[in-house]
Amino acid sequence: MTDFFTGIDKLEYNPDSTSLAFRHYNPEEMLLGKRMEDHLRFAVAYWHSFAWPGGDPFGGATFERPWFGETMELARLKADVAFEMFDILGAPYFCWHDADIRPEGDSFKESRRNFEDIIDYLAEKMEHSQTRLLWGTANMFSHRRFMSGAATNPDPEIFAWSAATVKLCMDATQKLGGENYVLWGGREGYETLLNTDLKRERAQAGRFLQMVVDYKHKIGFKGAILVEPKPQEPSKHQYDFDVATVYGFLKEFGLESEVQMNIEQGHAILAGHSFEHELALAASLGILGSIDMNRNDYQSGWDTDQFPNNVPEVALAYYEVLRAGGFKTGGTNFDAKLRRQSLDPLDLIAGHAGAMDVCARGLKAAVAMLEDGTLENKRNERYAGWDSEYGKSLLQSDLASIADDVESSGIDPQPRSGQQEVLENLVNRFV
Ligand code: XUL
Ligand code: CO
Repeated sequence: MTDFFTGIDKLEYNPDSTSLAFRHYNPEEMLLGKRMEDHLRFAVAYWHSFAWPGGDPFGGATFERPWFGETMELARLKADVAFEMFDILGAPYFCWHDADIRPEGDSFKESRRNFEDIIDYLAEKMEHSQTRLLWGTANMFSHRRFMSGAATNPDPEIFAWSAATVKLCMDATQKLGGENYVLWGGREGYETLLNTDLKRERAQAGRFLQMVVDYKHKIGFKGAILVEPKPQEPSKHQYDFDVATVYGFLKEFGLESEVQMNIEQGHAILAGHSFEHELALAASLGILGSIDMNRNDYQSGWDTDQFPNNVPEVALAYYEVLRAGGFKTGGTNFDAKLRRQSLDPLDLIAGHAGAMDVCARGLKAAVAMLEDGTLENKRNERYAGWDSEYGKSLLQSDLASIADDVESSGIDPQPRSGQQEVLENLVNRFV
């Protein structure tokens, strides 16, 4: 045991509690025939909670964690504290980048050794923990070698380094029983077209993703390969802008049945979408895999990665997840960090506990809306014409025949209310 969380006990479900406890997240509660924990599948993100030092563009580190530093001993201390936090929260999953968990070495080989040793250490810790790996990923955006991209880099040696890095991270994910492997294209984009061959860079990224999929099959990894869209930051123009853009990319490289999406709330907002739009679109394309749950500031226009705190928004997100049949290999990863003034160990626990409660409330509201059925019925009624013989036959017809029919049948279509306010009032009954 470390002394980092001294004085903080394992959180319990207690709806009447006025102190630190879950007032809504009850893992055992049954909803739609499934335990709440199995619906939500919460994961803690190693990078924000244990690796981020609290800097912003105007100031450096504000957190002074006892495990900060690039040694193996400190990496193991970090893992000890991480698993203590997973226990306090009862977190079913966690997620990592290679760079979050191991110190960088002086060569690829040394970094690999460090990484593999830490993976062994995590495997030991997982033997005595309820917490499993939701996904692993590679950090190919922080180190200066990646400043012009990873797979899309103008330098083929960086492509090679990146391929070797992803292979290593996929091996480790499989070793730890990870349920997904994520690729977020950190610096896969560009700052200025003046120095960028956009066609070549996208082709490199497509080939890279094909190699990832081939390797998944080669090693028999059973999890899902997920791409995480984001429109800007760090690059001004990111190739993985949003769900629609990534789907076009997957089609272009023949990967649409191999790769799914990890959709993040804040990234959806940055792309000018709502979270539920991105989820509904991915679901309709059959590529909704997992979610990075957080909250983006609506004023700053930047990726603020706050803990979710808006039940009505979260409810609409889980409504789309449930309509799509719920998570399979995916889950709810808190890609969320403390504000840089939140220095205390208690803040880390409170941030996650509150977020888990907000998600539980959102999920319960979404389940209630589905069980009530009015929202779905109203949507179905709106499109009922398309289920009629007339509606179905139209889609089998052609422009000229339809034109003839419009005149001979003398149809006289009348506008009908979209009832947005009625529907918003309906949703407000549940949230
Ligand atoms: C960055 C982001 C990443 C990915 C994993 O905005 O969301 O942390 O989730 O690389
Ligand atoms: Co993310």
